Amino acid sequence: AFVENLLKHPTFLNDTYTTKFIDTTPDLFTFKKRRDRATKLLTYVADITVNGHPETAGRVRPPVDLPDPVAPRVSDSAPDYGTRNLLEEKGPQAVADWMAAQKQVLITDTTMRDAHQSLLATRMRSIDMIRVAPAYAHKLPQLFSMECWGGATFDVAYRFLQECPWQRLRDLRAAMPNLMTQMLLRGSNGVGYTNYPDNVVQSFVARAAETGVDVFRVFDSLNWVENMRVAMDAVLEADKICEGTICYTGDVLDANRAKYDLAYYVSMGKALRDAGAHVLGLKDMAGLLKPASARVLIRTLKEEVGLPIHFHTHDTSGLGGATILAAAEAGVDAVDCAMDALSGNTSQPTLGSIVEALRHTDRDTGLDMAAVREISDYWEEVRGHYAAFETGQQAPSSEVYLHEMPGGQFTNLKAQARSLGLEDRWPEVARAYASANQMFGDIIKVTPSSKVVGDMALMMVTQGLSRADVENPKKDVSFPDSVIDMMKGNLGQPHGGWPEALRDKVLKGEKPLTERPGKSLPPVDLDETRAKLTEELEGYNIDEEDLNGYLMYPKVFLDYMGRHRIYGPVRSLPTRTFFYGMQPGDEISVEIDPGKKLEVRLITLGETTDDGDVRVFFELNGQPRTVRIANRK
Ligand code: BTN
Ligand code: 3PY
Ligand code: ZN
Repeated sequence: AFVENLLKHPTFLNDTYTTKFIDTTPDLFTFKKRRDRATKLLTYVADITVNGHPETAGRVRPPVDLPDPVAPRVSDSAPDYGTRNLLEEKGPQAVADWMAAQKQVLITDTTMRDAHQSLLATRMRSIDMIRVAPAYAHKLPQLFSMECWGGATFDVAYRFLQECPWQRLRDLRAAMPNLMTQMLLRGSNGVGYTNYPDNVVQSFVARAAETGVDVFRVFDSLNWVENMRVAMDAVLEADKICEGTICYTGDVLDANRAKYDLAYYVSMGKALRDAGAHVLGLKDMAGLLKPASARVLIRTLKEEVGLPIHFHTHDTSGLGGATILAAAEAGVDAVDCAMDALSGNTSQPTLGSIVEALRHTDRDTGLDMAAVREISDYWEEVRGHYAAFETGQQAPSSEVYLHEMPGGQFTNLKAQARSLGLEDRWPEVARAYASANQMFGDIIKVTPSSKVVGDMALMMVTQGLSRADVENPKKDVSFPDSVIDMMKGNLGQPHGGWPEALRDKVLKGEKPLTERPGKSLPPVDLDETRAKLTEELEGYNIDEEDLNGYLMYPKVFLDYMGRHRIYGPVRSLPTRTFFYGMQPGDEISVEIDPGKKLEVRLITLGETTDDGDVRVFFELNGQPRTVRIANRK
């Protein structure tokens, strides 16, 4: 159904759906025997069937009778006018003006980005998103935007899902021509974990805008506006919506956390406005903003800064919905929610419940609840297929006010702690995280600064170090690399500067950078990089997307290309097949191009031969096909 819906889509007919690797360069890599895409896919399915997927080994499996998700059907007609149409017709400032002028609370759906980043280790595959995209376009045209790109999704796509993130964006853009797409951009850190040269950030933003991002939520992991300008300017240059974003921490009503008081946020809001932001993002990445504080903060920011406000939170504490309602009363313009089936806990508050709560009030969202339920039912089926990536978190937790971990980091750090054998000592990790933060001077904690605090906390717990030990000038401590890098100034400068004694101890006399890192990073020669990459990939024609993927993550990109050579367009496999392979008798239908379908049936597996291979017997479009796979089990 997904492809049928997509195929009927007007934008879709023009250009955008491509399986570009194979299509643009059939001899992607030189093979002795060139294998076709179908053979590559069968090789992948056979390999996973015989050896399992490394990422799902030993994890919970989805129930065998869980059906393949079926997206709501949509009509053939063009979807109703939405924010994207306004952006295309009148430009970003007109969208911001409209936002501020109209009454309803506007909603961004985060299901395709933050929700699965926060609940399912970012593992959601494009096919599960693209299938439902037309339903969003047709049934929820009043949405402000669809957050569907950036943050951790970029490298996870290449690294773990064996997919091109750009292709995901292009396909989603085509399937939702009336809705604005939105991405999360980590300022000078791009979609990575460290500052990049200015021209890399500029090139990345330009390409993302070209491929299909409409709203750029730009933040800095230390709230350093100076370090956001290059990215913000690039967004403005591309004529897209620049959402200059404040990351929220502490509690504006707590006199003991005066470092981050109302005046701090107002002054940052004004700096972002003066830097050209169309919209002010308020990013509560850990879910710390309480209802009473939201009332004060949002009213004050509205009055003092004057930009429309887009509020983002996480429901880790269980209070996210209450805070959104308080924000709505205080005049917030747009808020982020996740579709019910992927909401709550470390994800965003529940979209349907917020829509219901605001109904029959003067801030009614105008969204159709029947559509919300229908789409959420689809997501529930999708979520079932990712059982292997569920974190097992059962309940909301007020502990978040102690550790202040971002929703996207929480489950991640828990998994890291488990792998270090610290599972039972989680409360200690949480306390160490809080004290590492204090030791660093009470900093903003969001990717990548949150990762540095997490690294420090894990080290303190594994080595039994207290804050006093770490700070003791007489005690030798070997700090994690990420801590050294941060103290060197490579992520930028925090509000109030770094604590000098600790910094001196970490740097052992080395002089730190106090300017913006991008100022001293030499620009990358893009043409030369493209040429070298083309050579390395044996003539494969590198396009702008590939180049920008490589610039963010050179090794991840090259590994991805190497696997692509072997396995082909695995993005088109159903999620169950991708993670678990097939059982004898199973039959799947795989659309590798619009209109080009493979019907694959697994007949049986042979015995393992003396040389350690298993023969896997398929039927491909009715014809027998056999694949030999090394049994590595
Ligand atoms: C990764 O973890 O590197 C991405 C997952 C894909 C790895 C492929 S899946 C088929 C084959 N079997 C393995 O054990 N690895 C590769
Ligand atoms: C990211 O940068 O990926 C985040 O989600 C930060 O909250
Ligand atoms: Zn978030």
